[in-house]
Amino acid sequence: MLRMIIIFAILLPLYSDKIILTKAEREFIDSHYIKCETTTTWQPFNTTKDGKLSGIAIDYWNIIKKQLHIKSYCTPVNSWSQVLYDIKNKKADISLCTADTPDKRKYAVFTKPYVKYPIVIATKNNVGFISDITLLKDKKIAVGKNYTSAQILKENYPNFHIIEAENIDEALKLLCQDKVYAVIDILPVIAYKINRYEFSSLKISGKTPWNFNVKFMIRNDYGLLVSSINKAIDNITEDEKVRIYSKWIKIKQKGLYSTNDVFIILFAFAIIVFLILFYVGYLRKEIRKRKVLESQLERLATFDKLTNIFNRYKMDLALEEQIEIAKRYNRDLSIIFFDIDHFKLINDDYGHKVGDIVLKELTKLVEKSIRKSDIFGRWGGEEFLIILPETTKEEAILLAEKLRKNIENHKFKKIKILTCSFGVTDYKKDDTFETIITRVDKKLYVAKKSGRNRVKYE
Ligand code: GH3
Ligand code: MG
Ligand code: MG
Repeated sequence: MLRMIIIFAILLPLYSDKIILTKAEREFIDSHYIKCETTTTWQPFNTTKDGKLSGIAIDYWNIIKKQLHIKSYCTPVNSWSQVLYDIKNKKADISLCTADTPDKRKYAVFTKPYVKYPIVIATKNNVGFISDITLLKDKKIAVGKNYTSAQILKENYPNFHIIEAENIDEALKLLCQDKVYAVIDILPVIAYKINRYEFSSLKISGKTPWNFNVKFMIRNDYGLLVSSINKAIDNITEDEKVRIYSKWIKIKQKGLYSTNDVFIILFAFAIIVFLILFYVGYLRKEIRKRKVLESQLERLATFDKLTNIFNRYKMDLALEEQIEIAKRYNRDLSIIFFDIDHFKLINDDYGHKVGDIVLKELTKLVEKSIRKSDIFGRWGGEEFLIILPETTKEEAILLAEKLRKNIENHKFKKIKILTCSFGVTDYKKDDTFETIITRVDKKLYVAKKSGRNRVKYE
């Protein structure tokens, strides 16, 4: 008894794996070459990949053909209406994925469903959730012509505004172009399509109350084929169903971005980088220009245009600063103020241009005789100021005398002889800018009054 149970347990899986056909069913299959017809645009159910038919329905059909040893050839056709016509007229024997509806039952028979999916509503991305299909009653809805979803919709809501496109792709194109408000079809088909680049503006917005039972449709005089296939469907394991499902759902989700998306993202990125670089280049140029302008302005504000030594503005600031240093740190500070003698006559005799040349020549001559730390500038007209930091009055008088002699002895280009009168003073306690300048100016006046070409000091 135990031995019998063991033998039975070993044989049971073999038996359950084997499909037991009736004699009539076996003879029917053996004596017929089954002509199958399918469309190729109802992805992921039927499509072509590398020139070969493929898809969920094709995978199921291949399993069933193998299990039942069916001899068959599958012909792809352009439209679903063509499939229906050929089954009706017995030019084709079987079609792989449809639902049975009363009108088709007039000329076809159906197997049991091999998979079931909900029928869903697709819209543009900006449409909210559609909780009830009756919300679509005043809207245009596109469906594939003669598709099962179309028939179910027409039967249940004959007053809906239904537009039948040649296939699901055409229906979705109408949706993209805003020619319809919604498209209705089976979930995996819609989900598969809207993941493609050209339909990326679409989404699934709601569910209809109906499920789609996917079945084989067979010409109505081939009842023996139906019963055989039903046995094979029962024999398909859950593992196999999961394998087929995940194979096609994987494709549906393949990559976050299509090649087109990647290209567009890279292109946009390149443009942004180019614009940033262009802008940075532009800014750099502007900064360079501004720096040149600023340095030009600074020069204008600091230097005298004719003689290229400090101007009055800069000399004012420098003297204020040096008085402050002398006061705070008790340092020596002296100034020399000098003026060209009878310069008016030079202009009158030789002209203004020669006068300008003389001013420049005199400046060069004085610059040669003073220290780097001395601050030399044009006070105005033919008057000059030299600020001498860390210098006593005695040292300043010596320098003024040296300058006076140098000028007197210098052979100026056109005019040959030129002299200057000098006032000298030093910083005294409680001196301000005004008091020190007034004192030195008075000394210069004294030098002029007492015959010019001399140095006076206090
Ligand atoms: P004094 O010895 O009393 O100083 O006689 P001066 O002729 O030098 O003095 P005055 O103030 O009478 O005349 C100054 C002259 O300096 C008048 C003006 O035309 C000339 N001058 C002032 N600035 C410039 C300049 O930039 N270029 C030229 N060529 N002449 C100038
Ligand atoms: Mg003068
Ligand atoms: Mg003068």
